[in-house]
Amino acid sequence: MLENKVFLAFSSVNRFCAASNNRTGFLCNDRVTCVPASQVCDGVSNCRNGEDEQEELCADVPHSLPGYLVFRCSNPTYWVYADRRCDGMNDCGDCSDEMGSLAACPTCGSEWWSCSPVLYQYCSCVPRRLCRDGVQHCLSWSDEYVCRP
Ligand SMILES: [Ca+2]
Ligand SMILES: [Ca+2]
Repeated sequence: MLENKVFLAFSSVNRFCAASNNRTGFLCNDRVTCVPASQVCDGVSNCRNGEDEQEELCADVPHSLPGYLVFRCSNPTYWVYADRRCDGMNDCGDCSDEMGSLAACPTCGSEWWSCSPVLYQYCSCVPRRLCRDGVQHCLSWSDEYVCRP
């Protein structure tokens, strides 16, 4: 009886999980597979039985998605999947998924270099693999003269 209740609670709401790289994810019915948020309702079944593509979930994205899968940009007409927050890339277009109080990201990870980027696709960190590649990626040029890849 108790197990039944636990299962019901699980199937309706509690599918939050951490996918690889600690990304926000959606837990499949097998309770093991954790699908990254951005693969929910992407038209591809990532859960064995396609729970990540079910009608109730995907009928009216993002409104039909559970809140933890959605990140609202500072411009409320835009949203991104929660695993796009703090992934280093400017998905909101105004960097609100990477910088500021809404995103509340940690500082650049070890694979990133902290600077003001010249490219719109980054916000406050650029990938270290771009350091010393002969191309300016930071306003200060620190990626070419200070950073070690
Ligand atoms: Ca999917
Ligand atoms: Ca992002």
